[in-house]
Amino acid sequence: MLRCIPPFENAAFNVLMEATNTCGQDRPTEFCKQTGVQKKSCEICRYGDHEALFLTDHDNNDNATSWQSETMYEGIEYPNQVNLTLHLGKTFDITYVRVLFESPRPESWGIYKRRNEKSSWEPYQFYSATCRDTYDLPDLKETVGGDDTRVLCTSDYSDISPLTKGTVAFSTLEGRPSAYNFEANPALQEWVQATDLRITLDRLNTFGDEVFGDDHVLKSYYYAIADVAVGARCACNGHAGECVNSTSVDGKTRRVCRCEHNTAGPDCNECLPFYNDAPWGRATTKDAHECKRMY
Ligand SMILES: [Ca+2]
Repeated sequence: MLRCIPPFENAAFNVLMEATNTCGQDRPTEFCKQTGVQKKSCEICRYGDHEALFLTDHDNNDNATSWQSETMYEGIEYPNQVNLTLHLGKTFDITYVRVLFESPRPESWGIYKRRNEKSSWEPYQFYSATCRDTYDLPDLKETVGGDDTRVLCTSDYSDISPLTKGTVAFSTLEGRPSAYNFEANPALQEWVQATDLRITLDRLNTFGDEVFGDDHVLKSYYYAIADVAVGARCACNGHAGECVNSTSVDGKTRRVCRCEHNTAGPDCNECLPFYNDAPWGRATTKDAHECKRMY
């Protein structure tokens, strides 16, 4: 068999994200719904009402659960960030990151990734009505050939409208012309890989009325997200058709590739011992790059 690939999945599903801020966590706080009319309806957020686990749970369409931050009244606004971090536990090939907002979409936010759990966070994509001012990047939707892994910032999707249920989907290869020749492009193959993802919420969208400092207006500005989905495949370098749960010596359960082609390692990223007669290589549609026994 030549290249094998694990199935496509939502890698975020039921994986608990870490949130640096959640309403109701320390004490109940009031928030007011942005209805677009003068009179706002206000509610109390209590512990457990809008926890981080609601970012990646199973939602039924009529009554989606959501995570929610504290409000601008508590100081949630630039330059104070709110971070949401997802640890996938192993390398995945990321196709998209899709965020369904319950609040209006932010004015500025970003996605970061890590290649492995020890490496530093790298920018992945930014969404901002003020790309240049906030992220020092031009407002761009595409890269040019040869510049395949350039980090982009786009002002699309940064309107305050819709007030709820706005979606943003970051497709890792969209707008990157070399994606048509993905198999021959190691830079892009690395570009889609991540073990951890982080959403950084930087600036709230407002109608500009927060400048008057009215309590109910300040309490109507906050971040809320109903769902984070990560369309991805477990990354096995073409040497496994599935990933399985494995419990390591520290008692932690994590996903590992079920390696074939005499390969080994969590991502089938090396040859089995004594199978070094042919050098390790990523399997392609034309060549399995099987590791061969030394005699
Ligand atoms: Ca949810």
